[in-house]
Amino acid sequence: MSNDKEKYSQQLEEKTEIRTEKPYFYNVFLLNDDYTTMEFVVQILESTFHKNLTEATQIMLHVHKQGIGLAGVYPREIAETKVESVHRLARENGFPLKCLMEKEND
Ligand code: TYC
Repeated sequence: MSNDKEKYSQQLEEKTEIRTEKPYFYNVFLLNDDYTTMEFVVQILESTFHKNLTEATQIMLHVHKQGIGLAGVYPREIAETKVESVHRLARENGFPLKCLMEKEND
């Protein structure tokens, strides 16, 4: 997950305007449920979180067994968009898949 963080840290550093918010990073987690298919969760991890098939399958199985798992680490607005995308895609496909974000320890 440090890959995401390195990429977005670089982008944040390159901005020159005066920042009004600290660039906190947020962990975005997927939650297990009994109804969403494993295939759909893997698709979400590939499409929304840019994981390859191997990584996506590993994360999905971790969530399935442990109840929760880290999908990615992003600046706040990007994390919010990821959470919204997951909930929209899940709703559109009739699945109850839930996703949440939590500020990283600073
Ligand atoms: N537990 C689901 C099943 O057995 C699979 C699943 C995995 C659902 C991860 C959600 O975030 C999730 N079909």
